[in-house]
Amino acid sequence: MKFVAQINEYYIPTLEIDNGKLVKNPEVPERLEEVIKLMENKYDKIPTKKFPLNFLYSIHPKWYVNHIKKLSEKALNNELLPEVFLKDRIFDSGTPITNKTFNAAIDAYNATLTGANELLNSKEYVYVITRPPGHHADIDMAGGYCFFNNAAIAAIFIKSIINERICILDLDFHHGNGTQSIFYENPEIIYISIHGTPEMYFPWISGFQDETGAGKGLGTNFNFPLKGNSYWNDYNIAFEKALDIIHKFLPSVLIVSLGFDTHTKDPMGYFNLFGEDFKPMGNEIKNLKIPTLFIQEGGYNKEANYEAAFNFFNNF
Ligand code: OKP
Ligand code: ZN
Repeated sequence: MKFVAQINEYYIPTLEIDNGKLVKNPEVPERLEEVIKLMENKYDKIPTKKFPLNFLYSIHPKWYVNHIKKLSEKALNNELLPEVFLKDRIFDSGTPITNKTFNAAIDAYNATLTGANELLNSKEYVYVITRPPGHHADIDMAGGYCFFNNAAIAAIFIKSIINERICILDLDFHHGNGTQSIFYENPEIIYISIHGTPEMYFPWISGFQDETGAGKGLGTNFNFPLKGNSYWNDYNIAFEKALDIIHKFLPSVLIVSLGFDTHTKDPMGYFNLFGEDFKPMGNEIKNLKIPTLFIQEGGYNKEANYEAAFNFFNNF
């Protein structure tokens, strides 16, 4: 296994609005520092390379990319906090824009493609530790701390080269509404997610079990919403079903949207998974013997993230 580490220390959002109150924004570089140290002690780090923007434009329209750039420029001296639903093409009030947002999202794009490219060369396992995360970003809409959809961009990049089936397994506590939406009608890129039920948790708007895809992609989108406070025994039932689906579709590449906010100590997620529970999760993914690209999504408690990563990658 190899890894890419690109957490963009220069990008530090400070605020978000949660339930009408201004609170501290948890999507900060510090959250991933221990995970990087762990990886540095075990595996080879690949430096981030630069890629042309055409793969970014294959998911996000140019006007949207320029819009995020413009918003970043506008935030020169003060963080922009969207206070109105959908204003400025941001769907929530938890996604501020700083003057560094655009650069950080582009650096995450380059890190993601560095990892995807390495995966195509090694056909093994690659872990991209980056931020801002991506799975809430739709083609032309930001939200949930996400601006460009890293996992979707990786999928399209890999597909453009190997033209074979790809599965995306989203293990973040929150449903990846952006990734689901991008591939909803695509039968070749299968989306599977296990998450806190949208009846109770962000992003509220999607992640229900009856969302199964549309058009040619009907039957290629799978949601496993779980109740808050679920333990490993509940989680594992959904996880086994997800693995069965992956077996059935036999993808050439697996992309894992890896969020550690399912850990019981996470402040933004509401499951009761403990460090040890991440061990079978990682092991079973390894047992699939499919080249896998892991892309960082959430995980907001430094120690919980370390524990989850330590156990998850124990056998890699
Ligand atoms: C991003 B990722 C909003 C408060 C809740 C949203 C959580 C985003 C999670 N006002 N913030 O999936 O870990
Ligand atoms: Zn999350």
